[in-house]
Amino acid sequence: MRPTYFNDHVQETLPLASLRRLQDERLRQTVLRVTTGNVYYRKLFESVGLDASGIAANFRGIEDITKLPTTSKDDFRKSYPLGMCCVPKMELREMHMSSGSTGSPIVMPYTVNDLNQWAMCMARCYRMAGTQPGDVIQITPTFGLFNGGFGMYHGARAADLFVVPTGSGNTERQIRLAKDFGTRIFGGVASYGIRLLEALEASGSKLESLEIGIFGAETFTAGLKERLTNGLGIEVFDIYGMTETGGVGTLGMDCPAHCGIHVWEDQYYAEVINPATGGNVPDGTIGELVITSLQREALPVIRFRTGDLTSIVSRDVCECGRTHVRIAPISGRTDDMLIIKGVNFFPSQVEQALLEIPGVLPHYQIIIEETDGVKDIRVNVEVESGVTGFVVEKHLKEKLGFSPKGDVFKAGELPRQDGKAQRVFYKSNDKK
Ligand code: DLL
Repeated sequence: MRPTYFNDHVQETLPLASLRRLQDERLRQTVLRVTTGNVYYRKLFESVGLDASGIAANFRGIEDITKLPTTSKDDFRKSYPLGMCCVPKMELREMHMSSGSTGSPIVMPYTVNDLNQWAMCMARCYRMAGTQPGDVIQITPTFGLFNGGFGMYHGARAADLFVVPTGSGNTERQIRLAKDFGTRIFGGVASYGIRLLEALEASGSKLESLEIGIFGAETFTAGLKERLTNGLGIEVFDIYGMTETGGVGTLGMDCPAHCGIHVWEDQYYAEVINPATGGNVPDGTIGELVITSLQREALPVIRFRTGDLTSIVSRDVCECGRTHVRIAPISGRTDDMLIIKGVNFFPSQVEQALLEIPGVLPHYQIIIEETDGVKDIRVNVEVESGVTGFVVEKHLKEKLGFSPKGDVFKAGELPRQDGKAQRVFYKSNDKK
């Protein structure tokens, strides 16, 4: 493997001891920033018994990190719109927002340096995937409040790519543009990759120039990745990030060795905790990812409980030369777990099981039906002709330990969403 790095490859391959020293220093600065620059944070520190004005003086760095309070989406919601912002509004240059299903939206403001930091993280991802200056990238997430479109754009500028900023939708036009401009890279949400693949299959055409897919934003099982890789005949990368850490790519991506997502550790410190107790879990054990940003200015996060489930895959130097920690692909969210008839499982397990069945297509719905307080599950899925409901049910029973009801549909019959795919639906059968 001949790895390609963005400008500052030194940072990506820092010896572990130097990386730790850098993290210590940056964490101390971040603690100072939030405790001196923001009332919400100051109160939060005080609420767990920390003297906000004194903490920075004695704070040693990473070894003291578990003394800090955790934060969550709730803190963003309570402080909407800019209550956690640590710089004067005059210094802000952009914001992004995620809506979520309940309460106030979550806002991330950016200073100029934050935008540059975001662009650098994204540019590192692009280079890690093997892109070169001048390569054509088609950016398919929405350009707007969602961070996907703009994040991919800022990074593409830093990495000197030629941007075709299509945004989402109109797959026929996407294909036409990709052919006309010789697109080498597609960036988007994982389910958009599937949409592209289906449109190409339906029209019987191929994108000769396409070599790299950078997909993320939703749980992305090995089965789905394999379908995209084989179907599109490209190398697929799993890109990670969220509004609260500054957007797409801030938390890294897998490298060409494809053995875990490299979290940009000079920018973010990652912990994995037991979501029930809050204590750190040993490497290799699945838990909730907790992130502390080390370089953000406007709104650094301190021990942010992401809700995403993963594990530390390795802290060793990777085949690609990078020293930054690797985490497993996100397997679900703490708030996604379903408990049906006493069995706990995540929607991603249903996806993985479904995609193991030959002829099953990557479009499905998990419908949780509740009757008089009792929950039941129905799994509807699109299949090629010849695959029966019986086959699907038998396989799910084998893999999940219970057999959901459900129907099989022909290709294209289940509804599609623009942006992230909705997989789980709730239905009450109670008569009012
Ligand atoms: O989804 C950022 C993004 C855009 C990532 C485009 C990749 C591509 P949010 O809308 O704030 O930001 O949603 C963040 O999406 O906490 C995860 O639950 C999920 N997520 C993001 N990337 C991945 C991934 C963007 N690679 C939330 N695998 C996160 C699984 C992901 N889940």
